[in-house]
Amino acid sequence: MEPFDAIWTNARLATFDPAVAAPYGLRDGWAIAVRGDKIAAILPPDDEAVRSHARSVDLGGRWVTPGLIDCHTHLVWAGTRAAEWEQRLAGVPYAEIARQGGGILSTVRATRAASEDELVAAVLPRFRALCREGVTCVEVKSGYGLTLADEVKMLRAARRVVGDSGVELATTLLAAHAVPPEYKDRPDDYVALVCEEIIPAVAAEKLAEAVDVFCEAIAFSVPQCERIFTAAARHGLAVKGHVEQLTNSHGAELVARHRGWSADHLEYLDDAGVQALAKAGTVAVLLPGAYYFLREKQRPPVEALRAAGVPLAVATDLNPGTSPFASIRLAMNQACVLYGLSPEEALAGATREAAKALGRGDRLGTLEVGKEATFLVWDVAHPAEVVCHLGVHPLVMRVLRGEP
Ligand code: DI6
Ligand code: FE
Repeated sequence: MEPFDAIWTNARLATFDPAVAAPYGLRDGWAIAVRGDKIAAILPPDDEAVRSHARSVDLGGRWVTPGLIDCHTHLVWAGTRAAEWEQRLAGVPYAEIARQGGGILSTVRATRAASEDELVAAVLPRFRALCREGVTCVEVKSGYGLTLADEVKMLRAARRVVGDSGVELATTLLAAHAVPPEYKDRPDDYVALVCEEIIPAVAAEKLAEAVDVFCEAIAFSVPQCERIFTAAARHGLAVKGHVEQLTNSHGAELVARHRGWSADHLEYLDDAGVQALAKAGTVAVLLPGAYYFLREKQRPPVEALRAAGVPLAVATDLNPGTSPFASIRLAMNQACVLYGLSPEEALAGATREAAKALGRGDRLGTLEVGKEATFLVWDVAHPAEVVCHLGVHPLVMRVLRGEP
């Protein structure tokens, strides 16, 4: 009997294994041996098993990376905000549009009006675009429903969209994305609804694994977010936050205090925030797409985060307002051009570090023995091409949990 179910040989493995010192964790010419849905061995070219195994596939020296992970998306929405983008290009600030009832709330109106079937139909093309690029695990947030029924509708739609595609879904409850119009003058009552009704119901139905908040001057305060995090913990859900995107509200310190999976955006993060994330082991999720579309001038303190050893993930923030593009490759590209990451850091940010940002660091994100056998085969001459050469589709094959 063969020791493995399959061996994928003659590959240039960008393992992103931190124990491999070469750039990209390169194992040049090595093989991935799979048993069941796991990586059973990473073998050098001269290994006996590589030469004699019956079920081996020669990858012809192609580059192989772990599956890409988009760890921050608002994939599910109805309607469009293209006209609002026109306004913003003409000089109206995002926060001003939000105050006038546009922005997030305009998508809330459209999403509430859509049926679950209509949502699924609207979302499928965006999901397929992510898959075509090699996304094998995607996080999807609610946050455009802002009632129990509409948040649940969004989370169910996300499940149906991902369906049996083989892509892994991580769902996040973002009921604290905006104060809904019917609670306009009593935001604390809405926070109470989130804590006492929405979180318990969503947790009971296992519709989300984490709770996110928009901690911002135009959204929810630190004390309000803290109440939400406390309720999340009571119901066994992980926490993370949109923090320091438009102003420094010290949300990152709050996320760190609650041992959050990730603190996301971070343009206005200060040094105390950097240190808090480092100490807590919380991942910094960089979302350069929102920075780009908002024509933001302040960059997150990437050098300080790097120096402090904070893991840096990269994601699309795919949403109809501030980041309307379904391309993890463009997000990685922006992380390099706009934020100064190296292509290696950007790819690590959408694989190894993104896995950590979703609490999946032990199972996904690198090519290491014991991890899931989910990887991508690329027709590129150098891995930086995946990040640099946009508009072409060099992805040759996806292997999901051992299955091509
Ligand atoms: N920050 C963002 O960039 C998105 N949400 C958030 O909290 C924007 C979402 C939107 O404009 O619809
Ligand atoms: Fe977001």
